[in-house]
Amino acid sequence: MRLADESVCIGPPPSSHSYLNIPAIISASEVTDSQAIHPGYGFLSENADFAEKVERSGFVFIGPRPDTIRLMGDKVSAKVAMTKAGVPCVPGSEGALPEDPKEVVRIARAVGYPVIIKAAGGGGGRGMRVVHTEAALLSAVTLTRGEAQAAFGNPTVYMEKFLTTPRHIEIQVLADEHKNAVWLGERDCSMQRRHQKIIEEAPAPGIPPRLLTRIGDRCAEACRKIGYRGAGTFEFLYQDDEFYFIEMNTRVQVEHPVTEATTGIDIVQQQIRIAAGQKLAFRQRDIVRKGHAIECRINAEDPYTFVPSPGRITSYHAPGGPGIRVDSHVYQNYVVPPYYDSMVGKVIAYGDTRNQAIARMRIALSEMVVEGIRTNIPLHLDLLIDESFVRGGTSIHYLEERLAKKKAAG
Ligand code: MV4
Repeated sequence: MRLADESVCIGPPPSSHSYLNIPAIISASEVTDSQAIHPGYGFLSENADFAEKVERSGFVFIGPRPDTIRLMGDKVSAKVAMTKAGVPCVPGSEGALPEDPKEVVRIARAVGYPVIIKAAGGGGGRGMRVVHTEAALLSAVTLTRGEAQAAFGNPTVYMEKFLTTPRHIEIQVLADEHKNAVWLGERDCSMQRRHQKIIEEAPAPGIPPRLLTRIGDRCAEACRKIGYRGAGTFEFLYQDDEFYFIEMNTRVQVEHPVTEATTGIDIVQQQIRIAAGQKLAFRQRDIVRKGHAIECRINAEDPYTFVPSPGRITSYHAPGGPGIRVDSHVYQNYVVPPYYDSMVGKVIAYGDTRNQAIARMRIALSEMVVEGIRTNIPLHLDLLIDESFVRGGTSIHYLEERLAKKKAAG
C-alpha cells in the first residue's frame, strides 16, 4: 500500500469482508476513476461472477471472458472442452460419473485401478480421493460426492486413472481477442507440499523438446479453438514421456516470472495490452526461449514444521546481482499479517544453464536477511544442494517423501 500511488480501504482483514467482497472492489474502482481491474492471483481472480460484474459496471476485466472462466472452473466441462480441442487428458470417465453404481464399477474396470475420484467444482487438490480396489470404490464415490456438495455446492464427480509418480508441468499461453495465440514454454512445478508449490523452474529438466513443442502447439491451438483471451496456464501431469491435461488456470500465476526470465516477455504487460484489445505483437516463431530460471517462494513459516510465522520483520536485506529478481512487498518493520497466505516474496534466479541458476540462487538466498519472523529460506538452501533436485526431474511426491525421511531420521 505504501508503494501505491493511491490506495482505498476495501474493508476489515477477513478476506470475505474485503478482498472477496465484490461490491467493495467495484466501489474502489469507481472512487479512483479506474478504467480496468487486474484481479491478480488468489481471491477473486478466477471468479466468473466477479468478472461479469466488473464488465457490467463499465470496467475492463483484465482476464478471460466470464464464460471462459466458468468453463474452466468446472473441471468436467474443462476436460470435455480440451479433449474436443485436441489436448490429451488423463483417461477416465469422459464427463461426470453417472449415478448408477453398476456403471461406476464398469467405468473403473475399464480405466483400471488405481483410480482417482475428483469433484467437478474442486481443483488445486481440493475434493479428491484415490481408490485402489473395487471393494472401496462406491463408498469413495459417495464420500467424495458429499464433500463436493458441502464444499462447492456441486455433487458432480468424475473419475481418472491415478498416476502414481507424475511431474507437474504447466504450459503458459497468451491469446488475444483476434484469435492469435502463442505458448511461452513450460514450467516444472513438481517441488510442492500439500499442493503448495515451493520451487518452480523453466525449462522443465530432461523432457524431450519435441514432446514439449507438440504439447505447447496443442495448447495454443486449443486457445484459438475456444476463443481464449488473456494469459492462461494449462496444467499437465507428465509421466512415462506422456502429458495428461488436468486443469486450466485462467489467471496469471505466482510462478510466471520464470517464464518471463526465459522468454523476455512481461506477462502482466501482455495481459493489459490484450485487455485493451490490442493484437499480440509477436508470433510463435518470434518467441525464443533462452537459459534457465528458478523461483523460490519465500514463506513466513517455520522451515521444518511449516507453522505460519506472522509478525514484524525487524531486519530485511534483499539479494541482488546478475540474474537475480526479487518480487516482494515487504520492507524493514513491515508486519506480516496473520490473515492471509504466508508467502512474503519470491526470489527468481536466471542463468545460462540450470547449474548457473542454482548457483546464483544459493548465493542470493545465503545473502538474504529476513529477521523477526521465521522463513523457509533454510529449507530452500537444503533443497538447492539436494542430490535429486540438482539432478532434476523429481516427481510431485519428492518433497513430502524427503521430509518424512528426515523426520524419521530425527
Ligand atoms: C492427479 C494425480 C494423479 N493422477 N490426477 C492434485 C491437484 C490437482 N490439480 C490435481 N492433482 C492431482 N491429480 C491423476 N489422475 C495427482 C495429483 C496430485 C498433484 C498434482 C499436481 C501437483 C501436486 C500434486 C500433489 C498430489 C496429488
